[in-house]
Amino acid sequence: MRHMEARVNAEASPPLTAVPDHEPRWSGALQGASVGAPQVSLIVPTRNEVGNIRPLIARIATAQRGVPTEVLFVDDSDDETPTVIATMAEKFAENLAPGLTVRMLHRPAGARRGGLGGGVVEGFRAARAPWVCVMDADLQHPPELVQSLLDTAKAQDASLVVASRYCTTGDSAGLSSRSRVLVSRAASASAKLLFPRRLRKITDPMSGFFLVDRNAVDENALRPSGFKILLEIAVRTEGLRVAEVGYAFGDRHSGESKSGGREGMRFVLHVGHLRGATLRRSRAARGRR
Ligand SMILES: Nc1nc2c(ncn2[C@@H]2O[C@H](COP(=O)(O)OP(=O)(O)OP(=O)(O)O)[C@@H](O)[C@H]2O)c(=O)[nH]1
Ligand SMILES: [Mg+2]
Repeated sequence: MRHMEARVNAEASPPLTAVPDHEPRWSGALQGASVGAPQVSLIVPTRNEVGNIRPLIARIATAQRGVPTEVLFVDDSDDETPTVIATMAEKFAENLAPGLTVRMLHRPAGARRGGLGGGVVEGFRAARAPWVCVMDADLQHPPELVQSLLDTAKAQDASLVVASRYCTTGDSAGLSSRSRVLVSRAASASAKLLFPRRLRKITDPMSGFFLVDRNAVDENALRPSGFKILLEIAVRTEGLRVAEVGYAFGDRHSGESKSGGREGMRFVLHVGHLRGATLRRSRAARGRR
């Protein structure tokens, strides 16, 4: 198991520390008084994204300049991704981007509970900022949009802002084939049919790019399984005030897609569990009346 944390600020950057080979865990406290608490925690799930880490961190550093930001990588890789994250964080620790913190939780094979969604929940547990933004590592989600998500949350008093490919200003061109477009559209439509109330204002419930008020989500109530963590949060969380920002879903910068048949099956099971939980909740509410 590899494990690191580094602050992208010279004077307080802790060394990369080896930890005993058991439970994956984040390293300890880190934020120095000079930078202040982060305003936003970016949770980035990674699995074998070795070619994307450098450009991703560089673009985040530029886009978030002046905004105290922590980047929490939750890494389930078998390639050199965690080494590259550690190296990049060390480089940035030479004060290239004051205010940017990079942390990582590397989960070895056998400790990757819940896959992508389980990793994101680990990120929620570690996040220290009032706003949490979840985004992919392959640059299909432009880091430059994070500030718009934050601005929209504040302007519209929203607790959840979804970056949408399907609202009027969105674009799904980065989906790699016509069949991917159809699958994505069909999955969104079925989810909206099954959960009409909770997804009423969300045009892209399959999005992996969103910003949420840290305090609005009880991560202990979540049962994540695989890719669709926004769906999990939106369906299980009561009282979210939703807004959307359209964006152009870009092309994958490097490496290969991890979504495939296995994730498709996982999605079907996940939706089944969510639907069961929704029906039980409705029955219990009727019983109380
Ligand atoms: N921690 C973790 N991250 C994962 C896992 N599977 C995928 N990811 C990451 O989740 C993000 C989304 O995965 P992608 O393979 O890009 O899925 P996608 O965007 O639907 O597919 P493409 O459009 O082909 O890129 C990427 O940052 C992946 O590295 C996993 O099992 N665990
Ligand atoms: Mg992708």
